[in-house]
Amino acid sequence: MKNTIFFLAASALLASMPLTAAAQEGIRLQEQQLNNAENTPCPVFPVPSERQVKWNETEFYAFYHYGMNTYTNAEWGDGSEANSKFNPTAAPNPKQWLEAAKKAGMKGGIAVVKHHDGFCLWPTKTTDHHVGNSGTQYGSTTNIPRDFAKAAVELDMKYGFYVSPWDLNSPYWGKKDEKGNYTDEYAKKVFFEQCAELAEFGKDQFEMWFDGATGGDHKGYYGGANEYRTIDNAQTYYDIPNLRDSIHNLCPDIILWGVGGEARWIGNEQGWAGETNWAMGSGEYGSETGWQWNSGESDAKATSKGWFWHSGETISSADVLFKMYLETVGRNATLILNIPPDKSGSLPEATVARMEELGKMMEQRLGTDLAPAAAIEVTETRTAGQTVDYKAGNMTDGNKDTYWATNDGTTSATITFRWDEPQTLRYVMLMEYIRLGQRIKAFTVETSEDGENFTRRCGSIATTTVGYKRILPLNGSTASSYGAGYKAKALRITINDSKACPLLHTVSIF
Ligand code: FUL
Repeated sequence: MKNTIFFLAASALLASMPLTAAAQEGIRLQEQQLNNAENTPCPVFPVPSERQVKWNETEFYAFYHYGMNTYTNAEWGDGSEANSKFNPTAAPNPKQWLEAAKKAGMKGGIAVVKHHDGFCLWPTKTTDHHVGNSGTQYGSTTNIPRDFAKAAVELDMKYGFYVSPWDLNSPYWGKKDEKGNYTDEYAKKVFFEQCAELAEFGKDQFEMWFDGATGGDHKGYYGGANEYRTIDNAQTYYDIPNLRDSIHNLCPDIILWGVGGEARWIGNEQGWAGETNWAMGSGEYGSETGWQWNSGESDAKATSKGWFWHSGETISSADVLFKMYLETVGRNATLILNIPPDKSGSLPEATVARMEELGKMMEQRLGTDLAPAAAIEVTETRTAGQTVDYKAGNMTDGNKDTYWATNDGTTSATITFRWDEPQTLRYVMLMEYIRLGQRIKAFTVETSEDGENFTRRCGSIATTTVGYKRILPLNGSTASSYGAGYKAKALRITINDSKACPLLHTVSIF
């Protein structure tokens, strides 16, 4: 009894006393162990949603600008185009579009089904301005979203649609009431309904593309009004939060791009992202301290003239397109590469041939991973949990859900890959386990011919962030990355700085 009273008194006294930092740390570690049997690293916020992770995994996909502009030789129509101008010379063939993309190594595609001129490539209930009313031989039975979704499923590719929020044909777009306030007719009667109709073409869509163009100095038809209209705030005008929730309910994996707020424009249309590129913030480089996950997508043209097909255009060489790939997908962005169908509703032969050539180049350069055959040494491996471990081999096991990690508090480490026989090396690819945030801030890559003396590689490329994926040409040149390569018995990656313990799920070496 005496003892118990003494114990209670002592405990009360202890509880009221301030704890030393070391004691506090001890309690924290104990709690961590009690509640964290797998020793899972703490996330570094912000982290992506599951659908954002899936979206990132699509990596490289095609963009198909096809529609009224294909027949009027325009890039932007004004909405006054007669339906009958949509006059394909053959039945449009989205399967052929996607087959070509697949040959290039792309994992999916996005079809423009309504551009700013408002002409819909499916028989929508929201307006009369659509294919079904074209009255042309192949136009009136065209239904791009239906055929595109069907082909994508058959080819096991991801798919989605570009539906322009700005609509130069609609009488409701940018319309104001007597008091000068914007009416909600367009958002409710037209745009929301169009998105909902498109969602019905397939629940497994991965992205809906909402362009940011919002009128201004481009005169529009607007149902005969023929005037300049604009809106002041796309988020409120299109009621984006509500739209996002509604479309997520219909298509659980879909990302609403751009105005939709779930993935960002990379900030240029030339096909490059910053060497340092955070998945937060905006533009080419993002922001290390951004509060929201908002990964970058780079939209770029493979052809010389415009987004839509124009007579006499040429297509970039496979080398130029491969450089674009390295500077986007290889820099923690996705690449949506535009290849426009022509007036026949199919891709020109030259495009198909170039996509095949690009695919072969990708396979030759990045198709054979030498990392799984190497012995790996790491300076530290995080203590395993009850059923999960964080060993170095997780980086080369082909499983994106297992990763190597260091212990809490360790923000630098080296990873060395060694081969018995010298290999010829040209590229290294790193992938962070982004479900727990983008963490790495600085690293270096070296190779060694004899396995002992190392030389720094990657030229003057900024080896800073990694993120979802980083691909580095060891010779430091994205333009001519496929040189003689470096003979090496070892390759060493040193992580110099990380927001918290680094987590890598894959390292590949080519
Ligand atoms: C832009 C649009 O205005 C272009 O016409 C094109 O669709 C491009 C991909 O996005 O903002």
